[in-house]
Amino acid sequence: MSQSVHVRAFRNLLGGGGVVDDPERIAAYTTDQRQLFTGSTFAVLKPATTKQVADIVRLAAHLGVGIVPQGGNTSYCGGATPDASGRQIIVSLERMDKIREIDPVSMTIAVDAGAILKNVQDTAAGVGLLLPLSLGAEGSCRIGGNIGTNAGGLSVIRYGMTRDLLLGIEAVLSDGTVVSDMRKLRKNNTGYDVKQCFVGSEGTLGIVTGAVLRLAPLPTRRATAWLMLARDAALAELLALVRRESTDLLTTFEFMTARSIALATAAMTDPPGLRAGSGGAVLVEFDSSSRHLDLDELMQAVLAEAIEAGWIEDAFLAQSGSQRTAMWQVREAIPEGEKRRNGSVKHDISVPLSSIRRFLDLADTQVRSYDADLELSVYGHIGDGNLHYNVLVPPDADRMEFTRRIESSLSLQLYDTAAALGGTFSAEHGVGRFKKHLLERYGDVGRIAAMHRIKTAFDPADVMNPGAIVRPLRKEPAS
Ligand code: FAD
Ligand code: 2HG
Ligand code: ZN
Repeated sequence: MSQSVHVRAFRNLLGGGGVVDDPERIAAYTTDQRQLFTGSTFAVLKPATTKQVADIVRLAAHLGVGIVPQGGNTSYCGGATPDASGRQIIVSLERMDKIREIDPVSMTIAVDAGAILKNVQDTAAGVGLLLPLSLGAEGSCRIGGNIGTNAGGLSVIRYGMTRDLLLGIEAVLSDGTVVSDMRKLRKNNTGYDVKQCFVGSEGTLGIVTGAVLRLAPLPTRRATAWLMLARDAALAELLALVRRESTDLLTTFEFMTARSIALATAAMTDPPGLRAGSGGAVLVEFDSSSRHLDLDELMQAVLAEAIEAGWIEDAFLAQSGSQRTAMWQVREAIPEGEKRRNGSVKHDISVPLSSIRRFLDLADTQVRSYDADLELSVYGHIGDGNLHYNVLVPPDADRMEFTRRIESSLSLQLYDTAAALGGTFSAEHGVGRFKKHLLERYGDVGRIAAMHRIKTAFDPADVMNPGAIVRPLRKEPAS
């Protein structure tokens, strides 16, 4: 059957507004956000209801067409991008962007999977609650994509990753069956936790159409500090001190090197005068919904101890909302700063907290002996053991050629180091299409076998995001 016949069949299901087949409009959906790979498709489908999603899935399975679910297309591993075959359609959830219900007493919010993260945060804030998932892409990423990648971000240390916030799910399986489990329960031990299968599955097991998320009290007080680290500061010990003394109030512990800060400030129109110490900088935030705690006093006491221990050279406590915003803007502008300079080869590694310093030292030696002229941008969610250990593409280099060269050599050395320390090659950005070879190289054999079996059970015909993460097992021919 020709692709125009396919398009007509999908149009019959969704109506005109639900199918985009104009190549110019399609182009916005077929390249990943870092512009590392452009795939091909004959149509982008935009369902408006869960029933339409189920109809699409049934028809696609019948036609033998693969489905690539897409949210905000902000992810880093090419999972939302179709392959080059032209035989995969994109299903964009962007028209399914409603808030279904907010329940302030149960502290839950039910949303369509296409709801933009920032809109969900704002709706929760409107009733004095917090959706505790926060990342630089929050203005464009969507809840289905956050679930698909198990997004982390800037407050994981306190609230966990997307997985920890998910209470209920609605999803369409590869044969069109709808899993409808939009309950708000914190406790529900009734067999397998099916909703968790979709978390981090990057569209390979089904299409998430709705979710119930856990909310928290909205912080009314915050203490935010910028710490200038001493050279070779004992990062794990500093974190342990901050954690212990702030009890459960620590929300953020973000590390940045001087190079990353310089890239960020170069991308800002009105950069604040924040600098790194000789060992980099850390952004620390405590927050609380209580009106009875003096967080500034607590922060000052913690900082005094850290200075006393020799771990920080100096620290600034934000004295106003605008000073706090400035600190956050620097942190959040780093990816944009890297992009403007010609991009970076990204290594989203994590290691146990006790090995962070060791990783930094070993990786530094590896980079220097590979090419002493390479420049790095190293920063990240160090409170979660997660570093973005990025190698900057030289301004005059061919970005793709440089990326390929580093990824086939130095990157593997860095990942080997992370693996030897008990760490991982992808802490929060997923596997998608770009990191499958790394899953094969570093994944536990038994775990990969279990993943194949899960994929086979959910999607035996390989309809859902074929080519991302793992393929289903092939049926043995009957003897
Ligand atoms: P997409 O890119 O559209 O899709 C991601 C994956 O999920 C794909 O495999 C896709 O097929 C699948 N998918 C999408 N929707 C569905 C659905 N409805 N059902 C099933 N599968 C689906 N990530 C972090 O974890 N932490 C960060 O701090 C962070 N910061 C970022 C900062 C910037 C500036 C940028 C550009 C990105 C950042 N990211 C971060 C990465 C990215 O924003 C997250 O991975 C995000 O969760 C992706 O959401 P999305 O809607 O854009 O998903
Ligand atoms: C962040 O923490 C994101 O800002 C982006 O995860 C990381 O671009 C990166 O390397
Ligand atoms: Zn990150």
